[in-house]
Amino acid sequence: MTHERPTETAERAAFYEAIEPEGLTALWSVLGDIVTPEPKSPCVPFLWRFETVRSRLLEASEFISAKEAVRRVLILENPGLRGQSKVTTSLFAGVQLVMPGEVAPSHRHTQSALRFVLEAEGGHTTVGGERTEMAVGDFVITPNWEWHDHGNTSDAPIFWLDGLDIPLVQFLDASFAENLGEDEQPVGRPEGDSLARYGANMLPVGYEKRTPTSPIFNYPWERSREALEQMRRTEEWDPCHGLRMRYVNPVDGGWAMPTIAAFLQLLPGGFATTPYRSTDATVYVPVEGSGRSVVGGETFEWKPLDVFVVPSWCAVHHEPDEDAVLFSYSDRPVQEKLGLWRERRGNEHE
Ligand code: 1HN
Repeated sequence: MTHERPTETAERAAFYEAIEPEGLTALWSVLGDIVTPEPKSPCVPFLWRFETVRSRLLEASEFISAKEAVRRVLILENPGLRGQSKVTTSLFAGVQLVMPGEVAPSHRHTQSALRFVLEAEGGHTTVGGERTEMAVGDFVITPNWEWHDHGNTSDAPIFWLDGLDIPLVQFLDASFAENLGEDEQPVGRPEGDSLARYGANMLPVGYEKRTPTSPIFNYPWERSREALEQMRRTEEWDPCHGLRMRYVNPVDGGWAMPTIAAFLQLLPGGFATTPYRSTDATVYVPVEGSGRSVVGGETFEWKPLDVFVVPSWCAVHHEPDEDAVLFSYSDRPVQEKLGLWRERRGNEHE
């Protein structure tokens, strides 16, 4: 079903103009734009080089502190969505830098955040009273409305990718935010507490689920990477995804976050994936290896820590030159909850 706009006549044009100040619009004049036979997104495929983002952040660190900026982040803004602070229509992406000795002061907001650590020799975040050191490849969650502050007591800068559901929360007009008024929140539990309680394939007896977000807030790199390495021995390669794992909430097996899905996948060198499309626009971060991905017919050559975005319903396939590991995130949990998520494998109906 496609909707063609009825031909414009002088009578119709006059009618549209007459009803405009009355707060009215004729559905038949816009139907084709609002109900499309398949997704038509203003979001476009794009790749950001880590080298460029990294050096721009270091440049910014010479004129603004993490404290003054609140968060020293460069927004990865989709070229099709300029001025909107969006990487896709529903999600935010940015790269954050905390220099040695700096703190990013404690605040909380109704937006949920994920961090994927890109470069670090130290650095920490405290979330809801528990502190965690951040190492390269760690997947760290800040659930909505939890106090969070970051610091870096190492000698080297720390860079991570911030993925937030800012556009979703904005769309729903549900943004609330507060500053704690202190740089750092009090730490109430020992480091590693939540991983011990919830990350050992066990749960404390009597544990009751209170939030839709995973109680684990740091999924350490070694464990995730090791899972892929073990799995590869059975060579159950998916034609579209290689070996793709999703980060889960251990309490219910669902997504680790209510609004954002996160994945880690292994693609063996020389394995060209089959084209794939899905309605959840996806942000990818190659972590190991190099290669290229063809996104909507456009080729993006990537190296570790570059970031690229695949819009909704845009076909993507990957061509790793060597073994490659990709981290990715999307709004899939939201689409699934609403019964909207779809995928298509291969080139059917092209
Ligand atoms: C935020 O609070 C953080 O806490 C990072 O590190 C990025 C982007 C927009 C709004 C809030 C953080 C953010 C953010």
